[in-house]
Amino acid sequence: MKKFMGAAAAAAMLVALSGCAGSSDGAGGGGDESLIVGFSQVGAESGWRTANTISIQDAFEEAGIELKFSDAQGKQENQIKAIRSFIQQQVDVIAFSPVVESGWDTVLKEAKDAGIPVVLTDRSVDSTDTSLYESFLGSDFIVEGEKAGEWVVTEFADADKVNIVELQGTTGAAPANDRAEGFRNKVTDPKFEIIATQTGDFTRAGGKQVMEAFLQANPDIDLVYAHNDDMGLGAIEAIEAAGLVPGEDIKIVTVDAVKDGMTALSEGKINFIVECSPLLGPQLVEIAEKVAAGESVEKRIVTEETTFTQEQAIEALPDRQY
Ligand code: GYE
Repeated sequence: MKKFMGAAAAAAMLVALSGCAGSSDGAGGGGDESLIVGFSQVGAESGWRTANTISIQDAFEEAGIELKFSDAQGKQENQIKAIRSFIQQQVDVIAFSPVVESGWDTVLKEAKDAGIPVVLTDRSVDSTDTSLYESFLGSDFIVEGEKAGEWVVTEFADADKVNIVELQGTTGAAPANDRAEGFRNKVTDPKFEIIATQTGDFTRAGGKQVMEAFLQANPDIDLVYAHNDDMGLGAIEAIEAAGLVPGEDIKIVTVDAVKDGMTALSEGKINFIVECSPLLGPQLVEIAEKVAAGESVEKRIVTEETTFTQEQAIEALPDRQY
């Protein structure tokens, strides 16, 4: 029995080895086992981010690719340091989710000069030289803002005047810039007024704090547009503390559709959520493998997403992965 297993294992190993050699197309490329990918994450500011980190770590582990994971704690300077350290360590691919859009040209040039391909995930950069990165995988944040705006236009079709407050994401971040822009593309009727807008930094505590100030300064708020679920959840706490009913006295629309947000939506505390999927890991692995092998990849890969009403949230919640 032992002998048989030994032979079988040896045969399996041979198959694995020859399969490995056979699949290593391209100049000098080995199997995935030899690949090393450096990834610089934004931080851990939201439920979305936590789900995104897990998706990426799990996907690379499953693929047997070494992932050097670095948490920037919300600071661009930490990301720049991490990218420089990945360059020094001569990783095969660098991937990162840029905290803010601007200020990346220098470090991206350093990676390019070192011959290391860069993949952007989740958030984009505003570099005009798009040869500085191979691909950008993530959502279309303008479309997300537009979906939120479209819902508002329908929901308040019969209203004469709608006072809106906006909880913005991290200042200078692509999803904050684009979700603000997309929303404004749709709420063009003068009856819609954005009476206050401020960043809550994509966090629950930030959303709560800013909403408290909004409530104190404005007695007549009809709608909160929060750039993510976490800030919307913080706003709910502030609204309830002020003796008002979230979802009724003040309507709330958010972006992300993480479990906590979907729960609040199913309870009627949030009224509408635009989905933004954090499950980018498997696609990122595919892109990393291709660029490491010198294969061409799509410059822009847009994540597929939907929207949720209360009824849809109740239906979707039991199977929600994040
Ligand atoms: O919506 C928010 C997170 O970049 C799409 O960042 C991401 C955003 C997400 O903190 O919750």
